[in-house]
Amino acid sequence: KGYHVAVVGATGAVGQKMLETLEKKNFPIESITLLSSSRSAGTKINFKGEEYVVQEATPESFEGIHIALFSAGGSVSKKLAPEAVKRGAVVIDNTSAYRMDPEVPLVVPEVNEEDLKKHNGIIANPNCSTIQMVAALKPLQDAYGLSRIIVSTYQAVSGAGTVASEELRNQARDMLDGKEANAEILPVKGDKKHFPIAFNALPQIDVFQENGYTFEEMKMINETKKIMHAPELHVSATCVRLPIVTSHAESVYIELNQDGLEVANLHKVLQSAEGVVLEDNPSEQVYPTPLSAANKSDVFIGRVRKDLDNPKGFHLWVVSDNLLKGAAWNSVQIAESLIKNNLL
Ligand code: 11C
Repeated sequence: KGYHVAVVGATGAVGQKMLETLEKKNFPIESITLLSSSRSAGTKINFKGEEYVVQEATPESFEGIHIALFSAGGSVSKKLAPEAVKRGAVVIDNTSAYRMDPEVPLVVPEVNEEDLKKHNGIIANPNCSTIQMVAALKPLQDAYGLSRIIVSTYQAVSGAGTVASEELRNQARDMLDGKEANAEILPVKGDKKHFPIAFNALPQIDVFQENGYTFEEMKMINETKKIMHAPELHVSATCVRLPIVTSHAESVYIELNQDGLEVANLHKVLQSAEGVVLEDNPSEQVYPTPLSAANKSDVFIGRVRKDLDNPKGFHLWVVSDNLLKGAAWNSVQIAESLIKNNLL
């Protein structure tokens, strides 16, 4: 009547949202197994009114599991996802471990659901800031063709985990009390220096690459091309962390392949697109914000404007809950799609 589901990383920010989403969307579950690293094993978690003890994830944990949702960091996925597949599970991996592997589909169901048919046991869930952007742009790509994307992000601290959200709260409290802010996590836990995020903006998400871009920026660039099946698409990204707890926002400049389009044309396409909600009425100050998008599954779009110089250019403001559509909800949607299309 249902599926045996494992959540790896059940105590983390995304793991918690995965459990909430499975419950809220009434996912057909026969049994749930909550797994984590040895550090968090033993934690008690409530799911559908019952208390579960989180167990340390080992290869044997996946015996009899149909669907394994991984969100415990890339090294855990690298080690245990193949073990889960060996035991017959289909893995939906929310880390960057397999995203660019040509054998692994990287899927946002509204955009490239058909790629699921090619899976070999592992399906990768894209980076949160990528997911909301491609969900917003795919309907426009289909309608008018797309040649360029330049995106600047305004990202929430929860993307860096519950410890980063805690760091923001503590720093804000300290600074309002006139004390010095203590920075130990952001911009990147393992990097050399740390800077306060409270009352600040940090133009670094993840570590710097040799080309001067951060890994988060390169994820947006490379993942977008793969998901949209558009290796020739020009994509550039600047990723910035802001003192927001939930929802990433993005200012997106696009160049379409058609001249003469008006905002109304884009509105019409976006209004009928799956998974996106248009909130765009400047005369009434209607536009999405991180707070208005938080705890919702959709991707919200506002501020659609024509570029003033390039007749093929448009600007959009795209906001979505980074832990829901950006992570947990997209993963559960992939699982739903696998069931619907008999791909388990
Ligand atoms: C952030 N986008 O906001 C990151 C979090 O590759 O899944 C997600 C990292 C990933 O920090």
